[in-house]
Amino acid sequence: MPAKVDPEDAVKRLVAAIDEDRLWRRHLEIATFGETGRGGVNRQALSKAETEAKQAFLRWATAADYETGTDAIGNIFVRRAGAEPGAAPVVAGSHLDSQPTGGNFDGVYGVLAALEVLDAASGIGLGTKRGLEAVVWMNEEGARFQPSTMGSSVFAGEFPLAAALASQDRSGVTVEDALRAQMTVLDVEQVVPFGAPMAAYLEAHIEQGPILEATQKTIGVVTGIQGLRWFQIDVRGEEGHAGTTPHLGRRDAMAAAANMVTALQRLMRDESDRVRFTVGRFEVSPNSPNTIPGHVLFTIDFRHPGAETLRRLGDQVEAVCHDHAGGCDITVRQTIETPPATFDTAISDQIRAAAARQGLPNMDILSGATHDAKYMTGLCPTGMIFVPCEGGRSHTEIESATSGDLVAGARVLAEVMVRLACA
Ligand code: HGY
Ligand code: MN
Ligand code: MN
Repeated sequence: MPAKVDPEDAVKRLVAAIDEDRLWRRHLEIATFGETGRGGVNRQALSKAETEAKQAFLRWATAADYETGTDAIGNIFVRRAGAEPGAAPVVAGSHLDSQPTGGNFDGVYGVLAALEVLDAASGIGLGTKRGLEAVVWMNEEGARFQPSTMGSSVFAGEFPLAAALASQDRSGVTVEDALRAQMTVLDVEQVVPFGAPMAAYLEAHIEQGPILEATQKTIGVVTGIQGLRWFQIDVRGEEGHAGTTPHLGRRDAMAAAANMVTALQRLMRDESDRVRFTVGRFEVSPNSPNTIPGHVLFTIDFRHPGAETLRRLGDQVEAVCHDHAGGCDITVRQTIETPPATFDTAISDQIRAAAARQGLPNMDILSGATHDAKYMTGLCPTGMIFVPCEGGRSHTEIESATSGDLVAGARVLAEVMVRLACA
């Protein structure tokens, strides 16, 4: 029977073994996959660049003799075995896919911080009762294939596998085809069942907002994630000649869509500035200066911390669109709806205590951004650790964070993971 590990000694040794330089160097390497030359990346889900990033991650994992595996939706798991094979592992991770004009820390940090904990434990030959596992969730961003947080929601049984596999990008490529292509390149076996047991799930992430930097805190103890509703609006009118078609009787999809967006912005106006309403995609066809647009597709990303407001305002979207149809045919499709999530207070307490023990200024914070952790709350005790990012900027190529903050978050992650893995 392996010698009982003294948790306090394990914490001290593991935190000291977290390697700031290795963590930073790996960020620089991942940043090369899909780099745009403007400081950021375009590394969308199941793209060649994202496959290359996952290959690098798997190279590091296999070099350390971790077990590797994937599930039917392409989430990737690497595990450093514990002394008790039957004990559920402590898992941490995030995603490697990016926005089309993404930064070098959103998602990447959570994956590399998790791998850093496993590698630091290996470096000191730390034995833990439970395995330590790092996960790369598939298609968190939802930029190429909707909805977002696809891999984690399917893994958690919150989104049907068939619907995920059928999701298409704008050129008609399905997740199923793109995933099959990625898996022929990645050397990883499909051995992980959906909902595989986890003793706990943790995710380290940049805040993607301005609060930690503005209040000079190094660690955000994330208490939960606000609710989110995504819609896709299809407006179908009638193409026609811009110069000869009288306005009377036009079925102008662009004019109708523009009126809808204006009316929706009026609906979502919020003096307290807590509503988050964004029309991020707006596609006009045939997109020619002298043809009346026959079709417009636009998306809505609506978020709020309150379930009642999310319901009340979100439920009005369809009616507002129809009220401004301008004779066009309208289809309103909700592509994702997730209520506000609250993280396990016992995990948040551990994060807060670890930050305090390590002398790191910290505060409780609600996440404005959504994360894969949202779907783990239904499976196991779950928590998140935020670190600041410059100016709170994210989903932009100028996203930036400091090596000092990244390693501070990784050390807090290490402390919480090893305490849970020894329990
Ligand atoms: O959209 C989000 O909140 C996440 O950053 N993908
Ligand atoms: Mn993210
Ligand atoms: Mn993101």
